[in-house]
Amino acid sequence: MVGKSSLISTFVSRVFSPEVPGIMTRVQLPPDPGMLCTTTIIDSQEADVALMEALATRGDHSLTSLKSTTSSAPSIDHVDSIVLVYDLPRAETFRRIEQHWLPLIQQYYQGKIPVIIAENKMDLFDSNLLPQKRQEIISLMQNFPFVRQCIKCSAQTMTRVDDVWLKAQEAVLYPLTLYDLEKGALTGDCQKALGRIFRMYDRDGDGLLSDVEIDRFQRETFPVPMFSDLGMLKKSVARHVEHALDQNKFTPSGFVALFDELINQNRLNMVWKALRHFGYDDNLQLDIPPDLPITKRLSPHAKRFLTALFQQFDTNHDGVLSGDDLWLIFSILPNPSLPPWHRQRDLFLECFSSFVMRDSPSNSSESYATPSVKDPQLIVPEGEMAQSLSNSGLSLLSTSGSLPSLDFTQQSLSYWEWMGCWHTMHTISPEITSAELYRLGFLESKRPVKIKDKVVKSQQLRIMVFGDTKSKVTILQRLCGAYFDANRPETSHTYCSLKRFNGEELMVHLIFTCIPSDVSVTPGLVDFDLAMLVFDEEPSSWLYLQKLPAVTNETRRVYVTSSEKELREAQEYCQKIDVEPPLQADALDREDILQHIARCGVSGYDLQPKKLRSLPFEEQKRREAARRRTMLWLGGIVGVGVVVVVGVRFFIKQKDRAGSLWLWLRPRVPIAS
Ligand SMILES: Nc1nc2c(ncn2[C@@H]2O[C@H](COP(=O)(O)OP(=O)(O)OP(=O)(O)O)[C@@H](O)[C@H]2O)c(=O)[nH]1
Ligand SMILES: [Mg+2]
Repeated sequence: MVGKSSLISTFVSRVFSPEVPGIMTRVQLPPDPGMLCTTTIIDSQEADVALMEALATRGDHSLTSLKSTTSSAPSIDHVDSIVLVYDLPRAETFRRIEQHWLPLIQQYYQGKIPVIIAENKMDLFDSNLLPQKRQEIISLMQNFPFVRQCIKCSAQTMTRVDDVWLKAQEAVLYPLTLYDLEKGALTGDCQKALGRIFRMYDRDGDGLLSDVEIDRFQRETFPVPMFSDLGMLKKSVARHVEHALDQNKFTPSGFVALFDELINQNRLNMVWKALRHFGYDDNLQLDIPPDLPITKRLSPHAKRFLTALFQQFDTNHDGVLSGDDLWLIFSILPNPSLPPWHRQRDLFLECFSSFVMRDSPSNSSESYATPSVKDPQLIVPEGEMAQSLSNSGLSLLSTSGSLPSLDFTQQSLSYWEWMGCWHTMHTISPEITSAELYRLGFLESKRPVKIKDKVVKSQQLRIMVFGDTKSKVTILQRLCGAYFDANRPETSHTYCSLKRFNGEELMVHLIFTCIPSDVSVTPGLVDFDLAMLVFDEEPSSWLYLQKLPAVTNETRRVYVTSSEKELREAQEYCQKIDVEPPLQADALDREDILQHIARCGVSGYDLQPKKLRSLPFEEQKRREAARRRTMLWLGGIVGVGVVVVVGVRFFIKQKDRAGSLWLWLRPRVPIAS
């Protein structure tokens, strides 16, 4: 008799009625277009008995003794939020909530259902007792974090009755996964999500959001701009948050502070609006759209995005991403926040080949741990959040706002290695690469890419390595510095630099996929530019190469042998099909081998020294085509000459008939009569 039915009745009928039914019938509220949901309020009596029964049948025997046989149990499943009502003037009703109801709800729903406490009959409550009540409420909310709000109300005077039901609705629509009540800070997942949104709008990739970029974010996210006076906002954020601004632009911490401000104003709904707009669900999990654009090779936009990331996160500008730098880049991913090529992520299990990383001297590529630095992007303003949360009416349990300090070591990556990792991933799976780029905040665009001057041109070369010889793996290990497994297809990468005809440099990413000898690659199964065909002194290893279904006359190839003993058959064959003779890997430097392979595969650029023959009969075909072209030209010239002579002759004839003055042409162009 605390006023449950009265609160519902007053809310619906807008008047307090002293006589209400024991249980109100289900009330379905009209759909609210703003909320995008339909709400049903279910009144109850003895719902605790139903909960105890359900717990007992679930096998929780500690409560079996309390089991009741009531048959009028309300529906306790399919509940999204719970409003618990107590009678403010009657202390025993508060104790019952604290000692009976909340433990029961916690046990049954495991803290997953939000609870609003309606402190009813405020009209009868002695206001002198309010401070004491506040203390009781704070300790109750500390013990039961799933209690979202306690609202003093009165059904009789219609005080804050609407608030009770509105907050019950909001508790469902705007879950508190945003905020860690115990830490008094935005949750890690929320910070990661905001970090990603930040990168999506950092169009110039300078690691800061300018006014134009913030404006664009606002326009695309909210129906009306949330932050109208950016100047004022900057001042306020800079006052409260360290490093919020840089060059008068928002840093990632400053951007997070904007959302803190929204929470401060109790506008959780706007924060959720932004997060949902960018594909986050109630648990802040990012939904990857199934129709992300997939390009055949890394697109120029993707390359530009990755270059900007590199420049932004190479914190000491030494041209190398350290382990900590890498951690920062991937810190916005859900756990484990590791690079996609890290084994722990197991991303390529379903793919034709898997990623094999270069081995670092300390073999630390596997030792990704957690970072030794605090992420400047993710640092939550200490105390700031605490303040805002308490202002927002949410309960506050702790004020520690920083992330834990942790150790992190990993091999470092130069720019070309960093890009090589992405090219390799894209070779293995364009779909996974596209999803991973999306997770990092990249969106494919149709706008043309503006390439800055002095950018070193690069090209990727996908190379399938075939061979029925153990030396295949040894050569690859020498080239890529990675241990390949001879029993399953694996992909790794390296790079080398070539000179272009115009003197400029061309960087070539060589992506090697090692194909075990018992794996058959049918034509078209994998997309590659060059076949590297490895053999040794065993004639069987040469024979094996002759029977590969994926290698046809249209396949560019480079023959590599590990043997010093030349196989005459191989030499003759290469001569016959007009490709470079086999490369003797053991006799050459690593760099020379890479240059040779690159010069066999590069297309679209003139090189100095020039490209090598890798496509059977290409040179021959080219010569024939040139000859055909010359013939065609000659034929054309002769044809045009004949037409001109006939035309002139005809013209003169016509003029003659007309008594033309053009007779001087006659002796030069003899005309048969
Ligand atoms: N003064 C005052 N009386 C109230 C208020 N709300 C409800 N009441 C009275 O409290 C009594 C119980 O109200 P109900 O709405 O029937 O309570 P209930 O929790 O539904 O009770 P049960 O269904 O029997 O569990 C009624 O006499 C109401 O008139 C209020 O805000 N102020
Ligand atoms: Mg009732």
